[in-house]
Amino acid sequence: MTAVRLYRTMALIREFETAASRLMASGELAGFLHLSIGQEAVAAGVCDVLGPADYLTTTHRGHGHCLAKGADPRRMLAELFARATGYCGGRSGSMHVADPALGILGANAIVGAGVPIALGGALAAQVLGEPRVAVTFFGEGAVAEGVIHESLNLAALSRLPIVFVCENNGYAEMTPSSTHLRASSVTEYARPHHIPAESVDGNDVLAVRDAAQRAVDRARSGDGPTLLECRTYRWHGHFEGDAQGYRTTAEVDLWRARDPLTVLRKNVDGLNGQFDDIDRDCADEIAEATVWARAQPPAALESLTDHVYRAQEVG
Ligand SMILES: Cc1ncc(C[n+]2csc(CCOP(=O)(O)OP(=O)(O)O)c2C)c(N)n1
Ligand SMILES: [Mg+2]
Repeated sequence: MTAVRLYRTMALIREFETAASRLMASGELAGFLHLSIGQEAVAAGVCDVLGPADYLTTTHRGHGHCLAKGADPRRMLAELFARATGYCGGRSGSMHVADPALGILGANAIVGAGVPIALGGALAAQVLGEPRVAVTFFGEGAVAEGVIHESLNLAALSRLPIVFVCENNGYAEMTPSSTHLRASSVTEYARPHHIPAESVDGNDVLAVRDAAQRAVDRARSGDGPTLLECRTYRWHGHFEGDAQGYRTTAEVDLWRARDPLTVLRKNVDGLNGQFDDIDRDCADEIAEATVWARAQPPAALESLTDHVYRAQEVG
């Protein structure tokens, strides 16, 4: 059942990131950690209408998108722990998880940089006549990057099978969107490219799913790209450890009251018992995954230069 499946995906992301937050606070994880707690409905709603062969790219805040596309929480956690059995052999950490077998062409720490990679996936699918769709997630902080507009232009010109999903959470690091974008909605940037666009409540997973379904159907049937803006909010700081002096707790509380998991509970009848069971199952799954990941071997030092391209030595 759709609502149950969507709730499970959101609950799994919530548990995964809550665990990651604790592990970071206790000093077990290295590097930076950007959490999407509060934004789970976007990942769950969009990925629910994708198939395993479809492509996805994401950002520095991409755990939820990877999990919703089918990534194994155990290998995701192993990657965060820098273990050899992580998705990238412990080399990527949180921000560069990739798995071509799942169509995940990569998370990306460079703002906007995942977008042209998905565009390439969509172009390849079109040229090869494959029925794949590419979805690229980016934040509203990426909208002023030139590459976004070049990608929109190319996608429109070639009617590429791609969905541009902007997760508008109101902030780029510490900067509110009203101070770096004139448009009141990111959908306005689709208009000059003649790309259909929709703005949806990004905390309502059913609304996100419906809009994503329309966009993916359009892409799959050869009608080209769509831009989807999902308005949402991150509960945690930009990164774990962010002092958050740029916003008030009252503002955060307003959005916490619009928790996407609670919104779904309110929008469907008679499923609270099942949802409670899912909460427990996901907590157990992530607790088990954490124990497994922690016990995995670290990447071997001798493997440090594996996968590094070097010019061949000339004799
Ligand atoms: C090209 C580039 N410029 C700047 C940065 C530093 N940076 C990292 S995240 C971020 C803000 C991104 O905001 P947004 O796209 O809205 O995503 P969110 O963090 O809100 O999910 C910035 C400016 C970067 N990583 N790459
Ligand atoms: Mg943002």
